Amino acid sequence: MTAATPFKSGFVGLIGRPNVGKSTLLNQVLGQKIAITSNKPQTTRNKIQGIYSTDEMQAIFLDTPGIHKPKHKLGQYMSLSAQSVMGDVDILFYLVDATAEIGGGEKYISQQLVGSKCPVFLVINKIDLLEKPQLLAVIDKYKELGDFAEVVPVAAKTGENVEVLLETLKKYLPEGPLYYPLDTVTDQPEQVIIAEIIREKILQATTEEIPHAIAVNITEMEERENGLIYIAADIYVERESQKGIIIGKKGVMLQKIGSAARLEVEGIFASKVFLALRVKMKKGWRNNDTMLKNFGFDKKEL
Ligand SMILES: Nc1nc2c(ncn2[C@@H]2O[C@H](COP(=O)(O)OP(=O)(O)OP(=O)(O)O)[C@@H](O)[C@H]2O)c(=O)[nH]1
Ligand SMILES: [Mg+2]
Repeated sequence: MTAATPFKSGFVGLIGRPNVGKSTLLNQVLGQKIAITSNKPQTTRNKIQGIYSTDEMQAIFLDTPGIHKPKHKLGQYMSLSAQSVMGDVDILFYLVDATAEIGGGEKYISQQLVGSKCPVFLVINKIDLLEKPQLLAVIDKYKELGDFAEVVPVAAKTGENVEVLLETLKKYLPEGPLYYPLDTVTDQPEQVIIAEIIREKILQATTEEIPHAIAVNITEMEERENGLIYIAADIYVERESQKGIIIGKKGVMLQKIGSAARLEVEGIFASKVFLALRVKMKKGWRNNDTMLKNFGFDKKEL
């Protein structure tokens, strides 16, 4: 680094409707999976910090839950959590889905961004799904949503144009310190990452109301003989009938979820893992303040 190229750093909020690809973009930028993703809306439930560092800059990305009209207290928490980063970052990336029509959700979010104190990038994602000639029309359509510092089309899934997005970001980041050591990638504790991996496998294996009715809590984690890591987790559902679906006939569904999660966790720890899953019922937990707090969704901490 020379005196002519000062170190740049800052906080970047990733916001947008559910399912537009915020978490996929975060993982692509970091080159590793720290946020779970799925084709179901409302996958992310909490702010997740991912730190991108080079020898010239450090960008601390905050992935957030998709902003939507909440139907229960968990949804209220999620939307609030997303909106809380809006006034609290150096730059906002407002992600939209290039293949979607502009509806009330986009209009609501873009209104919230009017008068934003920080620059807002409109990041048009999923361009891999467009025919090339469609792109200009899509950009024009989305530009009408507001006044953006930059408009950058990307494909988070394939990485197309993500380098350009990062180069552009660097121009906007203020001069600043290294906030975290160069090798820090996320603020999420191991137990949260494991619980999220289990939840992702449930999201992928189930449909309809099940994905949203689930919470996962790690109750035990210890290293045992021969380096084996023993992990016990409780999976919470909201109704008795959902318990049966998660467990499946002869326990087949739970086994499938368990072995997919175990494989991924083994990859992280580079050692053998024993994963013990239990399914429990907590009636209506998504509308219960105490339970929400126990599961880590505390409005006071936003
Ligand atoms: N084809 C394509 N699919 C993408 C792209 N980016 C994300 N997706 C898919 O879109 C779906 C949603 O991605 P997520 O990253 O979970 O979306 P999100 O915005 O974090 O969603 P919430 O956490 O629910 O708010 C997943 O199935 C992704 O694989 C992309 O660039 N191209
Ligand atoms: Mg997400």
